[in-house]
Amino acid sequence: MRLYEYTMAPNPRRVRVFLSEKGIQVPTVQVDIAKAENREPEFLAKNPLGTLPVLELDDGTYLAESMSICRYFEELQPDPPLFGTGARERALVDMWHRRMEIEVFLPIAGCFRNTHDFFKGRLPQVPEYGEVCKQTANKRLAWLDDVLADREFIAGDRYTIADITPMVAIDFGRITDIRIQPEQKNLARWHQAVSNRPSARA
Ligand SMILES: N[C@@H](CCC(=O)N[C@@H](CS)C(=O)NCC(=O)O)C(=O)O
Repeated sequence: MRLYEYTMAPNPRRVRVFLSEKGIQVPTVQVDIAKAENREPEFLAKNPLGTLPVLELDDGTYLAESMSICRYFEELQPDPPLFGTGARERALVDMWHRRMEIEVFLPIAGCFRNTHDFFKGRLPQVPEYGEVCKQTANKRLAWLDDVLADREFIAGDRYTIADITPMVAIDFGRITDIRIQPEQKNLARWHQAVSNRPSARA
């Protein structure tokens, strides 16, 4: 088994944080997006979409979606549960996690993809759309501040995958100057708590 990833990129980080929370170690292979190694035939044979991370299983299967990789390890090692336990909690974690991906992660990634020099000449960019993404992301951070007024973590009183995705997204947002605002005290408190966990350094 091995994990193809790129240290600088947010999606691979989601998997690294998850694995760290589980205490699971997987050999990794760096695929340098900046050098377009993810667009070379050798990597495209593993994942024709050219995206990272990719988990290669011992039987030759490739899992090429961050959350599919995380769910695979959740099945193999349920403790600590990061997708919830029981029907109610699993549904809530799923609901909040989908919201974190769609409402928080995607606008932040959209801003980066459409405005940052990193993708200039590599992907078609629409800077105006990037600015719309930034405005959306900032509105969502204000919303998250409200969400966190009555709970310790995003999906309730337990740290879950629904905390990993927004932490990684918000940290990545700094590159495009998307930041927690001084008045967003609940969000800042939560961000400090999740960042203090050893897994945040993964
Ligand atoms: N839905 C995929 C998204 C993966 C993705 O977009 N990865 C980015 C890095 S964060 C990537 O590989 N980008 C390289 C490119 O698009 O050329 C997942 O969750 O794994």
